[in-house]
Amino acid sequence: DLNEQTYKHLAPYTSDMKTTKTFLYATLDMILRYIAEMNEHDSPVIKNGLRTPDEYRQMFAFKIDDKGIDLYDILANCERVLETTVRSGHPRFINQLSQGVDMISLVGEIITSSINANMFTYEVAPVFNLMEESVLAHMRQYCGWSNGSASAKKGDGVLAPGGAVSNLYAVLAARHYAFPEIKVSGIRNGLRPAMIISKHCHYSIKRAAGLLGIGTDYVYEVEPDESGRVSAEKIEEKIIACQQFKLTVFFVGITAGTTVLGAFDPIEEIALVCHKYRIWLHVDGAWGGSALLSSKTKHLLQGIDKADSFTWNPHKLMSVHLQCSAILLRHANVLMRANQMLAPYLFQPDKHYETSLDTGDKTIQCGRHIDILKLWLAWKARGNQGYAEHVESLLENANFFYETICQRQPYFRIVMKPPFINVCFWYVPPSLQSGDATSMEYKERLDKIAPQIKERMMTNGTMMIGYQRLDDYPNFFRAIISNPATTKEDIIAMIDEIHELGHD
Ligand code: ABU
Repeated sequence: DLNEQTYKHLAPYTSDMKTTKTFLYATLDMILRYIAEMNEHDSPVIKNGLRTPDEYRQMFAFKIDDKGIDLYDILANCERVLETTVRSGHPRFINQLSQGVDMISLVGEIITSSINANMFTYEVAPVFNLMEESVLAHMRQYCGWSNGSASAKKGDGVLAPGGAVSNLYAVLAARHYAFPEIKVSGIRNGLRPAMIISKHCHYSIKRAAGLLGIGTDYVYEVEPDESGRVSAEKIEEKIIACQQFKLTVFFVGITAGTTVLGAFDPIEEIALVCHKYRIWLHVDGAWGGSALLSSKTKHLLQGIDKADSFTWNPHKLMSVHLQCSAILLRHANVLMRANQMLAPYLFQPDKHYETSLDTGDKTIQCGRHIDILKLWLAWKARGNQGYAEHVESLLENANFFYETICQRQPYFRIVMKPPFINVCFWYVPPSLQSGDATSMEYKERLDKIAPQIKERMMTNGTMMIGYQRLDDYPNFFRAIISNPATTKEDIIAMIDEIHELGHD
């Protein structure tokens, strides 16, 4: 039906909805086939494996031509995208912190896209701005910063496009809190701002120092202990050292669930130090913030009520679709004061409604995507109880992964007992079963194993898991299961697969 039909046969170019309906139903049908196939546990994560860039260039006519293509070809291109894509919703995709395809989130995204509105003002997105206000207050209640009522105006927050931007907001808010003059005058008159972070903090925090004129050289890193946690004592030592160099530390950044090891810094103790020196404490819980959802794991964030800002990404552990990241603040109005520009064409002060609901002026964006509907729907569907169970069942899978790896020694060796959902391990092939594991030569050989297995895995397309070096550790695998579709059978199949691919 769609041969020879073009975009001109669709709404809004025609009022006849026939072709529009055929086109959208065909798209939905294609998506349903994709979802069904992706959820077949033994199907590949990448059909026919990862291709070279040139192969993809040949498969797709990326170039835009003078003449447009018809609707049949549009759908054929969509089909090819779904055929070749890395299926990050597949139960054996454990490569990234964000995984899965959640049906409720998907509906939220479809509706959001169908409306195609902009979050920047209440007049354009009234319900979405109120929805965001309410859900962010609910999230702050988990931090002990709010009674959950949006109207109580305790604290603040905004949804951002990813954890890195949420962390940028935190540094910006802290900078403005300590040095409001920098917004207008820049760093002048002998100001010497500095930041202290854990060495295992997400790289985006250091980058924010570069972006905001602090300078990455003025971000001082504290070495974590063997479990990946920084101590309050070491933070305090660094503050004192900075003071001796006449630097003003305005920001301490720690993590709830580090990217690789999943370690939780001791918030309560570090908060006491920050209060003593009147320094803004930011907790990056992009990954581990969702531990607050369960009474069995919330102790990992003990002391979060004393932090000043908190990054929490529902698009990671809560399975909400990308992108959905919150920056939450214990303080009201700092974001607005730090970012407000009062663009006269958009944020008119004489509007007939409460203009604080024009959230655009407290952000670093102008146009802002609506990320709230999918989060609100996902949370409404599960309720707080459902999300507690979600976190607990992911943790159970992580424990199962860990226990299975422990039983597979000597071919699998654990990096450390997982503090959370991250399971970090080496695969040790037969050729490395003997030799001095502490020698440099052994470590160099072990360092090459994970990339080699990953290459074979990607070529086959059977599963996906990430690897990295960390400090002095040679390359090791990091298994993350944040997809509720992943079963214990998948875990065993993936461990078997790594063993199979790890042959010498
Ligand atoms: N910190 C962004 C996500 C990292 C990851 O998925 O591995």
